[in-house]
Amino acid sequence: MAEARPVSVDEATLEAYEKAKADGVETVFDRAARIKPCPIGAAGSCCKNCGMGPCRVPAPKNREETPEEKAKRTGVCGATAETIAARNFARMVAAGASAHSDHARGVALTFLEAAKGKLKDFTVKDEQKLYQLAMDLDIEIEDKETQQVAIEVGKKCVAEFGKQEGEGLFIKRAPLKRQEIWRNLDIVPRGVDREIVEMMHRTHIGVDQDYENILMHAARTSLADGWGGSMISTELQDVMFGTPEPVAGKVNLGILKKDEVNIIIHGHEPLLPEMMVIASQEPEMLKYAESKGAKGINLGGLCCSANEVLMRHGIPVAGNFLQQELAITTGAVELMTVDVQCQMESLYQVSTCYHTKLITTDRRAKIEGAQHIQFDEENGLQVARDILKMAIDNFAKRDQSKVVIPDQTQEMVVGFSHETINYLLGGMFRASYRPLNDNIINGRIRGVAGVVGCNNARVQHNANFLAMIKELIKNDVIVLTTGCSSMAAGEAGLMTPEAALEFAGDGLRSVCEAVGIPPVLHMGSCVDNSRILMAATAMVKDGGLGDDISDLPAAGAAPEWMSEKAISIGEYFVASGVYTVFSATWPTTNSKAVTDYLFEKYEDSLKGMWGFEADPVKAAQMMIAHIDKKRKELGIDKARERILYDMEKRRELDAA
Ligand code: NFS
Repeated sequence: MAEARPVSVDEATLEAYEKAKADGVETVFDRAARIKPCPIGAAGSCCKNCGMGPCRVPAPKNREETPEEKAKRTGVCGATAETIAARNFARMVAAGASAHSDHARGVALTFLEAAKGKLKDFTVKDEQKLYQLAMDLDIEIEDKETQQVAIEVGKKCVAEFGKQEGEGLFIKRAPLKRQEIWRNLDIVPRGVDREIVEMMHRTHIGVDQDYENILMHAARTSLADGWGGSMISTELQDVMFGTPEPVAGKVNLGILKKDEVNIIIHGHEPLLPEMMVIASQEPEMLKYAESKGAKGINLGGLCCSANEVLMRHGIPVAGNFLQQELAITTGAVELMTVDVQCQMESLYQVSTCYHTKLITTDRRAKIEGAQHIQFDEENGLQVARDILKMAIDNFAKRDQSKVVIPDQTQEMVVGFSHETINYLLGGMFRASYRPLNDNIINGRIRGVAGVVGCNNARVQHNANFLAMIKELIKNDVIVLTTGCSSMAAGEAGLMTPEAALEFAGDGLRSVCEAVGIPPVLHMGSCVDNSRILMAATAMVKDGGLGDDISDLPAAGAAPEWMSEKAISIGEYFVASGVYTVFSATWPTTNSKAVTDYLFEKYEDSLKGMWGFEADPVKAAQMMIAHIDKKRKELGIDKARERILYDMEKRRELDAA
């Protein structure tokens, strides 16, 4: 048998994986090797939406089918492969949108209570952003007190979720042309709750049986996420905890410390993590840790909780989705908290092989076996202190002979919120996207790519991210990242200004050098993909690059996606006019009509469309080809040719 490929391209991950195996611990990599995906389900044509099924519709023939053959390809109720694939896809959008938006709801409810002065540990940190937000929400500021403005903002945001009629309030932030496209298609989202319920209704047996109709509502549902739920959570989190600014950080399993109490915060909502950051820096806590023989308290993050506290406080990141079990198998983690989303159920089993305590903190997400400590906003800081104490008390139980921490960590510069990009490029007093637009127009920057999303155990860990991102920056495409993509880029050293020298094309490198930024910009967690929407809109509004997001030389990608949230994100990028390419796997392949609709026909109406390509370098080239097409349509392709010609000329001269 051929030697299996290593499970990751990251050294620290490989080292920790070897240790897990030596310790007899089963991880996601082992399960992925053992469990094969169901081929019919993976292709999107297994319908289990009623009690007559599940109906598995076979793959179509590789030729024109006879009517009899076609007729056989239905479920018991008569649903066609098209309807089934569209339903499954649309339900993924609904589930992903609900995950982001239920997170957002928690944040909005907390924000409102805090604004009313009922939560002593939560305050308004970024007043400027609060006022900006208030204006966007049509709240009259006049001479109101900050607290009053915050209460009104909180109320309006909370009301957005269940809005039955009318347009979501953040829709107005989009370019006018984009709003018009949505209105003409009748897909301007109302409240995200309504769109998701309607999606679940339409995909129930016997309801919407027109795949185009289903997929249009999928677009609307996703917009209620990107320009609704996700945007609300990013905005309110920034107001409460501060808008990210550039800060140095570290990433990879090597951030764990042999002589300190290691606590990992994993999950997505930043409420408890923010409290943990404060508590971990309190002198009494440090003293308590010392009294138990530890040299200090070391907080580290996993998944999007990590991104939140990294972006705002420079808290180090232990890893991305596929590294979560491995953090525990180092034997050095006293305690891990999880709240909601992307936390593997296997964590508990893994934790029992070491001294690690696994603590669930959200009533919506418990794990059998794990201890539950409910996070309570009214007592936020105290809950954090209690958890920290548990971790410190557990330090003595650590078996140092079982501890092996891979010594890789990587430095990175993060914190590129949409506002920061504005300041960095335009300066404090003239904040604007003008310099970015100018550099795109003059061709130094060829285009912009959002590379986001998860790891997927069916793909070599981080491999697709790195291949795709390197191909893009080599070709002068600046890359914006969020979620687990950011950690992949960070672990490979792509988030330092120096990375531009090594990996970027001449044009992009010259811009990165002039501004002092990395060629890959970390914009935050997955709900912060809304920052990318805002950045794209700011580029349109600054002028010179068309009048809609779909005119920009830009593309999106999730080369290692796996979660339903990634499908919702991809769908709202597409519905906002972005060409979005996924790798790893594609969930509608058993229906050519549905796949064609998503990959081609969407472009006619939404001006954005999906793409799929398993090879990440080829996928990057598809994105670059799209960027070049847009440059041509804008009439700025010549500028770039001139620049390239100039460089070639210069080299010729140098050689002479
Ligand atoms: Ni996004 Fe963040 Fe990671 Fe994927 Fe999960 S952590 S919300 S879903 S796995 S990128």
